[in-house]
Amino acid sequence: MEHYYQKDIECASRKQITAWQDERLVNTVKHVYENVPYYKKIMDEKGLTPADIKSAADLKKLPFLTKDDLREAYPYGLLAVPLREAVRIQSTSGTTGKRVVAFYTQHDIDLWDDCCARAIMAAGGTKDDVVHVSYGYGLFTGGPGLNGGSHKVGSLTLPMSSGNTERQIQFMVDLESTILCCTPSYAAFLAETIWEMGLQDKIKLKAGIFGAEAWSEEMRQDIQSKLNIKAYDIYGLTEISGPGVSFECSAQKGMHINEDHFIAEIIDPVTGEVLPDGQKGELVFTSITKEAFPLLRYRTRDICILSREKCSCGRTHVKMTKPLGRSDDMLIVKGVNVFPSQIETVLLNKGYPANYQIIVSREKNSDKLEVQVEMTPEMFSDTISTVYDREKELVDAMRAMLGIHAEVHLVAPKTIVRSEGKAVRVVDKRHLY
Ligand code: DLL
Repeated sequence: MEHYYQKDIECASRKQITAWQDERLVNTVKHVYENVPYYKKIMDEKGLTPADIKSAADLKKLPFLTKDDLREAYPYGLLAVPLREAVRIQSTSGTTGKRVVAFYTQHDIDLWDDCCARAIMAAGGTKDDVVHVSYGYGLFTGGPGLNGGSHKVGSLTLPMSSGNTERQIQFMVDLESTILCCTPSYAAFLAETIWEMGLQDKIKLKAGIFGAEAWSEEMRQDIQSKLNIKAYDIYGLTEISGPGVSFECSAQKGMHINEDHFIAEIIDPVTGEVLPDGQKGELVFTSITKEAFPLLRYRTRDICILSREKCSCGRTHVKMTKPLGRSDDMLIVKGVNVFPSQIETVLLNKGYPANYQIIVSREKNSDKLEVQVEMTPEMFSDTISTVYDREKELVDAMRAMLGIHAEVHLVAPKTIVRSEGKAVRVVDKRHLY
């Protein structure tokens, strides 16, 4: 087979998609009720049995699941198969202590690879392509996901992982990479470096598949013109498998959600009410084909709009907009999930008052995280060299907590402007949404 394109699935009729969703949801609910005490408990509490869920229309009877529930269940609380059936874990970035861990059987990995293969195909990928994967490998889902998808397509796969930019470019030139997969900020950095090295004419790229963080239309135009490629968005989250939950097609206008694997809902983030297509709200996913880690009504906290308008590519699966914001305060900095509460924990543990401000900016297409922290009057009366040591101590503690570097600046007491309402903890100068 020359191409990997599941046309009968990706272009199925609405009736067919609904039939799949109904049947698979019923099976998934039965599976988790019987195998995960947590689900049995929350359904019993609502007086529900699997027999009450007869189709996707009954989904709204089920309670939502949140990231906190997943943390609470760490590590094995939501595993729905015997340990011997699970073959892999992946984990979300940037949290310490109770992390979110997702499990996969071989079947789950196979379906995840399918989803990523669809994304690569939608970007024009075939067996003849050289797919350069510069997402991180390891616990992060980016590298393993696109790697698996590329194998499915049958493309030659370069498992580059992130970093070592000159080596990346060297391989790109020598191996004649045609499709680049990485975060949009790394793509922009690679493009800039390629121009600085004067190698732009030696690059054979034709497409890029960029996701895991917010990026603007201007950034797309910039990357497309610098690399002379078409740049496609890809979306996903660890909890629901990883990249490939949805992806852009040739229309480059919204991302098709793989509806044969995931049921998408949009809810009002405050009331939890399900909103009709076309309205902006929080995206909620139910996975309906997973064995090891199926989630029912998982709140992503990503704010989006769903659209079922006919797409020029012929795919019939519902489209979502790029995330237009978050319904919680999570920041994504250099591809790593950062919660202000983690920074606050570090400060309080080290004896600082909770007067701080987090400033995120983008310099040369790379995110910069800065934390301004007020000292107590006692700390302030110490000498300058102590300030340096204190800053260094906080930088180390933040790296241990977040997994990335944060610049720390200690400031005099009462310097940070007090707010009369909610404290302005985060100033995001990137204007991504
Ligand atoms: O970022 C999975 C992924 C890897 C997606 C590679 C695409 C490419 P997490 O680290 O769990 O998983 O972070 C998930 O990242 O809830 C969104 O807020 C954000 N996100 C993911 N894709 C996009 C995108 C991966 N295309 C969280 N645009 C999600 C904007 C995105 N935000």
